[in-house]
Amino acid sequence: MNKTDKIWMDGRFVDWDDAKIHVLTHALHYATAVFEGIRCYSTDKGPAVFRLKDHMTRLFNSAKIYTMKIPFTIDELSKAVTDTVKINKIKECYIRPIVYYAYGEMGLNPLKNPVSVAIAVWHWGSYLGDEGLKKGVRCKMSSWVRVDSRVLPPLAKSSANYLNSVLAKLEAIGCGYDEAIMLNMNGYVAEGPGENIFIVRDDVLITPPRSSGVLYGFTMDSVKELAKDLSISVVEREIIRDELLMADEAFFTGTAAELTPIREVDGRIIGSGSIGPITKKLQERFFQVVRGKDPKYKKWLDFV
Ligand code: PY5
Repeated sequence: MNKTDKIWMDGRFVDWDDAKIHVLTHALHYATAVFEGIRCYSTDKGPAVFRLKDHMTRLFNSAKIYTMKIPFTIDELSKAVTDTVKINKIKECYIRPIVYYAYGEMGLNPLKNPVSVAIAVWHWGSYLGDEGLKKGVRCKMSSWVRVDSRVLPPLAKSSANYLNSVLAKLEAIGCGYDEAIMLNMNGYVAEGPGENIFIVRDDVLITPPRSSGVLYGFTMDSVKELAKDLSISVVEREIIRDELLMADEAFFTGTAAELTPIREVDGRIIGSGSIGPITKKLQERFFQVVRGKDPKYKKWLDFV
C-alpha cells in the first residue's frame, strides 16, 4: 500500500501508523460496516474529488438500511474527505470512507455499539492493471451467484457484500483469469466483484438495471450520461450470459476499475480481443471529464 501521512478518525487526524482499532470491534467479527470508494483526480485547478456528494449520499443510504446512525452530517463528512486529501498533500488518490460498529458488545445486536467513521486516502493506480485498462481483462463467469436482495441488499455498499465478491475474485484468479463476472439468482448478468458491467451490441450500450441486483455505480451513471452526449444509445435491461459471450464489446466501470475493457470471457474473445471503438471513445471522454477538461462536467468535481 502507498502510505500517506494522516487518516481521519471520528473527527480528528491521526498518523497513518496509529490508525488502529480494538480486535473486538463489532465490524471485524460480523462485517457490520458500510463504506465508499471515491477517486480524486489531478486537474488544472488542483485536485478534484469526483462525484463526492453522490458517494456520500450513498454512504448514508447504506447506513440507513442497516439502521446505523452516523454521528456526523453529510456535509461534515464531505468536508472531512476534502480535508483529508488536503492535509496529505496528494494530487491523485483513492478515498476510502468507512462507517462501522465499533467496540462495545459482542452480541449480534449492533445497536449497543458506538458507530465510528474513518477516512483514508492513498495513491491507487489502475485497479485491474495498466495493461488491463489499455487492452482489456480476461474474465471468468463465476460459480458464485451475486448476493440477492433477499439475502443482503445489493444497493447498500456493506462490507458483508464483499465476502461474496472475494469468493468470486479468488475463483477467477485461481483459474488464471483477471476478474470475475457474476450472474444473479435468476441467471442474468449482474456485475463484477467490484464493478458494474456494460456490453455493446449493434452500437447500443446495455447495462443491467438495479433489479438485476447490482450496486448502482456512479461511474456507470456517468458513462451513461457521456454516451448520450456522443449520441450512443443506452439501454438498461436484463442481460443473459449468451449476449455477453457474443457481445461486440464489453467493459467494466467502477471507481477503482475506472473504465476497463473486457477482452475475453471464459475463453471466448470479445470483439477484436482488445479495447473496442465505443469503449475507447467512452474511456477517453471519461478521463477528460474526471481531469476537469470538460466545463460541462465541472458539476461532478469538488475542487480541494
Ligand atoms: N459494483 C460493485 C459491487 C462495486 O463494488 C462497485 C465499486 C461498483 C459496482 C461501481 O460503483 P462506483 O462506480 O460507484 O464506484 N467498487 C468499489 C470501488 O471503489 C470497491 C472496489 C474494490 O470501486
